Amino acid sequence: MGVKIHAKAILSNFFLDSTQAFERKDVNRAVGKRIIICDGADAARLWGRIGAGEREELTWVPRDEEARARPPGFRILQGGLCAEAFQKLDPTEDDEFAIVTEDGPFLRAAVQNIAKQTPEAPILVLSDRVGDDELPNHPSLRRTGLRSLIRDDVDEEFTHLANLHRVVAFRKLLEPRERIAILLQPDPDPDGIGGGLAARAILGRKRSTAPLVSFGEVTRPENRAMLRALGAEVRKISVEELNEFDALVLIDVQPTVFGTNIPDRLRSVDVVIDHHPEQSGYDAVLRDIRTSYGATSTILTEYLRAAELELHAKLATALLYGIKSDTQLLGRETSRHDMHAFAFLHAFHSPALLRRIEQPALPQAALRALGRALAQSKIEQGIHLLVLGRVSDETIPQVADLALLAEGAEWAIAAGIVKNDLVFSVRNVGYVRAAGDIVKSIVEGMGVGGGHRSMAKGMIPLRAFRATHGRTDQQTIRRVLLNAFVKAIHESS
Ligand SMILES: [Mn+2]
Repeated sequence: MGVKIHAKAILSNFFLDSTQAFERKDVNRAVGKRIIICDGADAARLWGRIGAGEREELTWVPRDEEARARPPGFRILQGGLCAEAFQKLDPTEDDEFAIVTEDGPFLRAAVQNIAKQTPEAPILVLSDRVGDDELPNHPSLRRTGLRSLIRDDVDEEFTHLANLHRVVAFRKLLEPRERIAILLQPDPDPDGIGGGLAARAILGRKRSTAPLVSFGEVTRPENRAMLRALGAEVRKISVEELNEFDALVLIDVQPTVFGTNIPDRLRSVDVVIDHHPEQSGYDAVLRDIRTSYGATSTILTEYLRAAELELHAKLATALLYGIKSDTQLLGRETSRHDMHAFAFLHAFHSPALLRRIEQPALPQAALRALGRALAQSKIEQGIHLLVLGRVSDETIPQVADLALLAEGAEWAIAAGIVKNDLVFSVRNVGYVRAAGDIVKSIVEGMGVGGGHRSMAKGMIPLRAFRATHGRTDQQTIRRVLLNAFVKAIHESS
């Protein structure tokens, strides 16, 4: 067990892949040597302790009193920073240089001599003290601090250590318990589900001894699709049923969410892991609340990393989707922790599984309804409206996504009848008015609705629709919705 991953490699690969920010123009450079120039014995010894990399030639320039010191592995620059000494290094334009110094004049002299021999060779300056304004002019020079590089890595390791410490306490507390309830918020969302599954994996439990439970059902179609795709389950239980369990772990939620009158059983719980603002009025043996985090899944991802647990594609995908959905794809309220966790998970997740969660398969009945709706589809004033008839509610957002693909569509609306309600999903191309505002104005007085900039959902009870418009056949629905959207989008801005 245990896959050790170098986080920085993953991060840089991820960002290279996804941004393609760097054109690799230098791929045709021949591989040269790396010439390291250390100012004094201390710098040389530090480099020696880090260990020489491949193709590295270690050189040093003694300070006055150091003439007799001989850092192992280093060759002395005869005569110091002078042209002859650099000539003897036999540098070519394919070589790279590093200069390790805290001294401005030393740095400038070294850069000058390198540039005289090989004007094109790039130079890495490793200095924590030389200021940016003291850096000599050179087309390919980059500066960073050797000590601060090591410092950053040490600090990062301490962060992993703190997470490991929490994992150890978490396991120790719950190891002797027989049945553990992993309690999510009512109507659990992807962040809670992903975090809950991770908590169970960290405890080494199965569904039978550590089920995900909630006082409410998972109602949103996309969240139900997530559970289906993952083969996961959230059991709806009552507060009384909590007595079946001898441990209570709250993920992405705190007891205060269950009302001002917290049920007795929830006044004292075992574990709370959450990123919502910290509340008082309850006790928890272990409490890990990180309000600067965009997702609870990020906290659990850090646990998994610190514990060096083998990360399966399914769990990685659940956590990735949890972070993605809570931060709206690393948009609002995203911390660097979320970015790092996302990049880390990205290396392990299953793109096919993620696609299945985000674009669930269309049932055949939905396809037929879509076919009929498409046969009458036209785009009027940039609005593409598809009226589906009676469908399952998860079909509607998927059809709205599809409808936005039509040429000329700036807005897509898919409407259908689910049980006793007219339900519609709205999408737009993003540079127009906010979908949530439009939907709110349309359902006003009749139903409920809301959403974000580019996606929204509305619901009008059929009875209310009939009371206002007389009928609920597809023609009427189509006419009423189209008029309402044209008016809301084009006339009242
Ligand atoms: Mn959350």
